[in-house]
Amino acid sequence: MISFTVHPSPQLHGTLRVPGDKSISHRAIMLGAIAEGTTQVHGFLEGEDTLATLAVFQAMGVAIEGPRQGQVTIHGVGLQGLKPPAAPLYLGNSGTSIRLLTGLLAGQSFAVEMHGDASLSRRPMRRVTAPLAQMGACIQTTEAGTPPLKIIGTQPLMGIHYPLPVASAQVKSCLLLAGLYAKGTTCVVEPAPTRDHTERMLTGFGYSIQQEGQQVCLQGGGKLRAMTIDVPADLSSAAFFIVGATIANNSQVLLQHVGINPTRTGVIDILRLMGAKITFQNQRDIGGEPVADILVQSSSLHGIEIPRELVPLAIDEFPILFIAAACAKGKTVLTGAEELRVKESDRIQVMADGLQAVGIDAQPTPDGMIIHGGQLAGGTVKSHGDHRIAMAFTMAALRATDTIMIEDCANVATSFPNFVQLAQQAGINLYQQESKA
Ligand code: SPQ
Repeated sequence: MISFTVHPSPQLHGTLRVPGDKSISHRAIMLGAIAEGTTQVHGFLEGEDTLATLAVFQAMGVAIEGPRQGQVTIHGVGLQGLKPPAAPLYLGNSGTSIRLLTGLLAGQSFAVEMHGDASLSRRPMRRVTAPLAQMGACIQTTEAGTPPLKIIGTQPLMGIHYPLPVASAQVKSCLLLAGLYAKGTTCVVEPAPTRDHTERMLTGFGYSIQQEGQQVCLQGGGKLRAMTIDVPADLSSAAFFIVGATIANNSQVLLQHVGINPTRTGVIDILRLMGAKITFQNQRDIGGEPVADILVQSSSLHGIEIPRELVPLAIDEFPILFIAAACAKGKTVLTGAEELRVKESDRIQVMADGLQAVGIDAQPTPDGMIIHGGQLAGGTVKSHGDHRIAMAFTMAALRATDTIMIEDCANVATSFPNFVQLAQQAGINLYQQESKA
């Protein structure tokens, strides 16, 4: 068991580079593995989630060197070159791994089983297994529709036209990966834009996709050609320091080389609507993904009604946005975010409980939260093993009057392995304790 003790910390400062983007790192391994030729990845996230993805492709016969300081070399085996693994595949805490792999593996000629930790074993999988069944896949889940998953991958897949019932990049990506193996055309229609890293990377690997409005289509049976991928720093990890510098007094932080793909920047738009001073510097395009250095200065925030169209574009940043709302003047209202209830934890309930434990008036609703800004006190917060909850409450120390204890923080290593060191370096009085569970 790892817990964090965070003492009140007056300021945040420095020039920081947070680790590589988790979503892009997963996709780099998956597409590199089924491409023809050798793919080089720079800036790969060496976190537990992406290492789980890397390990399962090694288990399916793909030679992968690294990671060594973010460098990975993948010797692609082509679309048909994966081998049956000797044992069930373990995906730890990673929803992205299991959902994207379900699509990719549904089209193989071998059977495979996938499982994960206690949190992953509670996450809904019917959102991917139902459309894959329409494509002809045969996949078993538990009665509750959760992992372990058994894919009996013996029959050829057929392309489908699928309107997504929820805005989910994981479901969209899962179906596009299955579509690579399907006869004919696979089309996915999104109810609202979600992160488009899969589409951008498929294009980079030379695979033709057709995009029109909210619809993306591809034809099965093509080829991916190896490429070099430069993974930008993860905006979802940078978000903790962006909010930290915003809520702290006399603070300024420069975050280097951060991905600012417009399908991910909802957090910036929401913070700017609340009054945050955030500027993008040195904007550039790196291998098909927009990147910038992000300058953040202390700001006084005010509460807002968060526009619903920004919700899918900021879906992973609500834990830290709730901390921003707790430090803002007035009321912040979030609606249309019921997806938060099925992440690594129920992020609505767990954040509301944590905010109340440190003296904030936070009322959970079925699809969001109502937060009245106020004075953060000290207290004990349970993260429920959710990395983003643990990191969000760490930043609360920049405005708290007393010490905050955060329990169950080991999973910070899934997405941000050097978080403790970077937070300490930037000015947070953070101590990590390890005890026997
Ligand atoms: O991988 P996992 O566990 O699902 O991770 C999370 C996170 O907070 O890191 C969600 F809990 O990110 C998802 C994100 O919420 C990563 C992702 C992707 O890479 O495609 C898409 C989002 O999920 P969804 O279900 O909205 O598509």
